[in-house]
Amino acid sequence: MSSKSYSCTMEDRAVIAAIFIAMDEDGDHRLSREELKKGLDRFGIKDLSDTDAEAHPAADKRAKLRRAFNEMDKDKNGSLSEDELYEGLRQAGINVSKSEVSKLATNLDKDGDGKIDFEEFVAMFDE
Ligand SMILES: [Ca+2]
Ligand SMILES: [Ca+2]
Repeated sequence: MSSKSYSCTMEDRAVIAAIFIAMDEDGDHRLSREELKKGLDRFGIKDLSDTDAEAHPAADKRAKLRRAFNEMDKDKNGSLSEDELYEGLRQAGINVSKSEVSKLATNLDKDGDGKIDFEEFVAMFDE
């Protein structure tokens, strides 16, 4: 159980950019608060920064991300394969291609084991 915290590298930025592109509905390359909310809602992550998050924002966010992560982890092995990530995003209504997911997965996969574990998944939503 490591609780590594990742500093924001160029790669993180690329990942965030990929998510933004997926959520950027009007294609103006800016992610409005509404678009972000809608995007996260599709993952079942609601009101990330709203009232109920005020008391324990970090813990609350992690709990929500944990639920989204478990939802996507179809074989329940505790990590997301590229396919699971792809299916999860598609099911969330985010229209990504296999090659985009592949790029995203590579960026997210900090330890290079080919799978996205929970910490790596959480890092995607950290700014
Ligand atoms: Ca899995
Ligand atoms: Ca990994």
